[in-house]
Amino acid sequence: MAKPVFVLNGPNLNMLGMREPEIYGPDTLDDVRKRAEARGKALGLAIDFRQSNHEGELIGWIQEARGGASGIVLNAGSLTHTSIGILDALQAAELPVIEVHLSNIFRRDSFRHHSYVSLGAKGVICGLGVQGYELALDAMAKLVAPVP
Ligand code: DHK
Repeated sequence: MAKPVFVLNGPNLNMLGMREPEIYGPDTLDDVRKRAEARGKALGLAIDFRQSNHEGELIGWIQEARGGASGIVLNAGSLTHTSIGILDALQAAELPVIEVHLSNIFRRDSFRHHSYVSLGAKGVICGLGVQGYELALDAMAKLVAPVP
């Protein structure tokens, strides 16, 4: 059985749909999950979609991914800009990681321009809303495809 791709979401992403829709869009996290699962199905990838407001829980899931997942798509929310612990876990996971942000973090406050997650990521997609998750899964499918 192929291992799933973990799609992990950090703090406040459970508030999507209600939270600053002019920045994050009108879709709820459940909408994001459904779209990620549909794209995963089309690509032949199993998706394990999770959200937590807690740094330690996210770190635990990234540790679980080592051995339990084929890759990680991560929107770490605000922890993107603060968490060396998440970066350390990503580097220890030894898996392809794609960082996603709904908003274009480079058009926003300067404190959002730096990402610890990027230091542990193969690639970054930001500013394309929910579509960013689908694009990340497209890229992930190629990264985890068995070498013929
Ligand atoms: C989500 C958040 O919660 C912010 O803290 C980040 C990111 C941006 C997003 O655009 O998805 O700065």
